[in-house]
Amino acid sequence: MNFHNVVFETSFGTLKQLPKSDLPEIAFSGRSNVGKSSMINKVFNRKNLARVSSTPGKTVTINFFRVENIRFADLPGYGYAKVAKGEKRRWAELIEGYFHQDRDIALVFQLIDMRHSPTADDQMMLQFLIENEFPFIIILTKCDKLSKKQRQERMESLLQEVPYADQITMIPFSSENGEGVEAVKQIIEELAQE
Ligand SMILES: Nc1nc2c(ncn2[C@@H]2O[C@H](COP(=O)(O)OP(=O)(O)OP(=O)(O)O)[C@@H](O)[C@H]2O)c(=O)[nH]1
Ligand SMILES: [Mg+2]
Repeated sequence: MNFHNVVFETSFGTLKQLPKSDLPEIAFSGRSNVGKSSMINKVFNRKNLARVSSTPGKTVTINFFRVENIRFADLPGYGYAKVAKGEKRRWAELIEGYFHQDRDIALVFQLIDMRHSPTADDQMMLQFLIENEFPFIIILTKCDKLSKKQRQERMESLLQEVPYADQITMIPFSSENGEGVEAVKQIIEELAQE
């Protein structure tokens, strides 16, 4: 797969607008500010493919990208406290609708900030993915911000914090220094060949 051939397709803010699923999809899911858009930019080696912001809640639409025969979905982040109730409801409808539509979801990259324990919202999302049997991999973001020791400690804690941790692939990732990028690209390549 040539990652340079990525094209931005469209943005959708409501469920009704979502295009039909006619290609296998890989979704990027995680709380607001965890680094979804940064990860997409890093994986595709583009500065502004997905909009990155230090202000949480930047991505409020589902944004679709495509490379050859695979579609990528940058999902809006959850768990941002300062968002109005109506907006939260809209988020929940959009995400649940996305996952419950008859889509060909090949993989979900579930992003979790490596510095902290999964939040209550993260746990809910993990539960949702497990219960609905979506294939997913956990991406531990911002790993560049941890010392070697902190990192080891977090890894050990995650084994307790994440349900079925021993059966789930977890990849430390940094959009800052590129750690984990090759592993992620390899996973995507493998899916593209199926
Ligand atoms: N040090 C470090 N900072 C990161 C990393 N990834 C993202 N950030 C920073 O975290 C902030 C949020 O990044 P985004 O990529 O916009 O996060 P998002 O998950 O797309 O956020 P929403 O669109 O609000 O859901 C930005 O200030 C990024 O520069 C990383 O791997 N390391
Ligand atoms: Mg974003």
